[in-house]
Amino acid sequence: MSLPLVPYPASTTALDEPAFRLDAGAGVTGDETCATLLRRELEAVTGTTTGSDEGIRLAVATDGAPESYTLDAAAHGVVVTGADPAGLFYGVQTLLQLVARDEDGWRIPAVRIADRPRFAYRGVMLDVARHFFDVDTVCAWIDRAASLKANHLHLHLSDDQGWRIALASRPELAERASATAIGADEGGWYTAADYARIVAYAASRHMTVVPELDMPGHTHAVSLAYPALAAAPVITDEVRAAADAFGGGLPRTGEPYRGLAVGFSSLRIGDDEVDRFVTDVFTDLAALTPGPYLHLGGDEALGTDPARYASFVARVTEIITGLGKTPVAWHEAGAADHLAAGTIGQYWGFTTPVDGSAETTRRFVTRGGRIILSPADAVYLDMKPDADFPLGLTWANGPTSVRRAYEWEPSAVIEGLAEDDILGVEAPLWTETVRTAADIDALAFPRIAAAAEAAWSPPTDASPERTWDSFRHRVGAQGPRWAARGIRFHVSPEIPWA
Ligand code: TNX
Repeated sequence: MSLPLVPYPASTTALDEPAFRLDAGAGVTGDETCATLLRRELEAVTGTTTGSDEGIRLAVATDGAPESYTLDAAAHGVVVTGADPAGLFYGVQTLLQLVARDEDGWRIPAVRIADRPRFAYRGVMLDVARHFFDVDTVCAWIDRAASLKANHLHLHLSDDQGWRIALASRPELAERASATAIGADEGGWYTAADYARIVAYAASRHMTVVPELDMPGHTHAVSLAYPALAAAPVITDEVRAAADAFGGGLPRTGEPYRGLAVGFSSLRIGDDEVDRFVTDVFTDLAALTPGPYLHLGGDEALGTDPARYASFVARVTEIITGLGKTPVAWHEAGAADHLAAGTIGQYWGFTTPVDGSAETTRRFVTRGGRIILSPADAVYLDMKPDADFPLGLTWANGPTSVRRAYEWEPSAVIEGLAEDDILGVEAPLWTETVRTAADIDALAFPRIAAAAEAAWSPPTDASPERTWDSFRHRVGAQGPRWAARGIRFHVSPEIPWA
């Protein structure tokens, strides 16, 4: 069998030599940050403490592609060398997946690995607006994603159901627009200090936070703090149908919305007060965010006139660019004629695009931007894995099996994109049906591993390991390690679990 690694490395060579044995108190030396982390993880997995010899050596070199590493393991020792601190961190994640038990105890097989990511942007998203998650839960999500070599955490911080971050210029948002969530669940919000903790924890795992304030639609919560900024809800048949199917009633200006309909709310585009509001919230968000990206949403503005929508998203990208940040928007914003140059588009259509969404997405590239791929029928982690699963939605072509989450090729989604036009891949977890940390695990795992492989590993036709049959066995091998780390993954019948 292939090495039990996910995402699969760019290059692996099994060596015809005895394995490295961990039991004799092998020590970890070198780069102190990664060494501390590796010792802790090894002790958690093997249950034995590490020793003080030079068995495993960690180093950061000064050459090689960003985030790349090499790993050499043989009976006499293991050396992991990162081209930079992130590369070393990823080498350590790979090493942890290689640790296995045989009849003589814990060992690392003799291998030589040279690895580097395919895409610079490897993301996961957490929707903290439909349901709110505390800082510890977000940090646990960061650990999970980083162990699969993700390097961006997109936080969906506002939606119809709540505004989840305190901003100095607009304190009313946290005070009045954050108390509730979907159903009878409580809301919540992050203080600036909470957000700083998330940013710092993410950075310690080589992840950049990409905060999103969704607008002009998905803004009902704003009406709780600023009724004058919100247009009246547009109650369509779809909104009524969602209320009938899932409850929560119909949205009313100034009242919290607890349902899961979409597309009924809009800011009052063209109003100077709205322009001041948008400038204020992104100025505050930019000041709190060290990373290069601010996400402005722009999806499902179904209650908004198209011309006004176009002028609005163009204006917001100009505001964000003026703050020295790169705007990111859901792909619908590509329809606007005057987006700021370099705006990144996030595609959330299907793996086979319909309704002109590929064309709309290509427009970001025409204007000097790049594309993040989040095809909903493959990497939307909030879709049910099978029809009977208690959590999740099914709008993206029905349930998404692990196999379907795996069997797609990033370069084949939007025709006409060059490899370099694709910034990367992101797996979003929307939380309409997700209420607890255990729910997050159950929907995300194991399918998050498929998204991680699409983001990191070579293209599907470039390696014999990039096949469903190889992947399902390699994922199966992660089961015991995930369990040891407290990950409550879905024991999918598609996977031969170890
Ligand atoms: C579509 S994807 C949405 C979200 C929902 C999600 C549920 C996107 C940009 N918008 O508002 O939460 O479907 O799967």
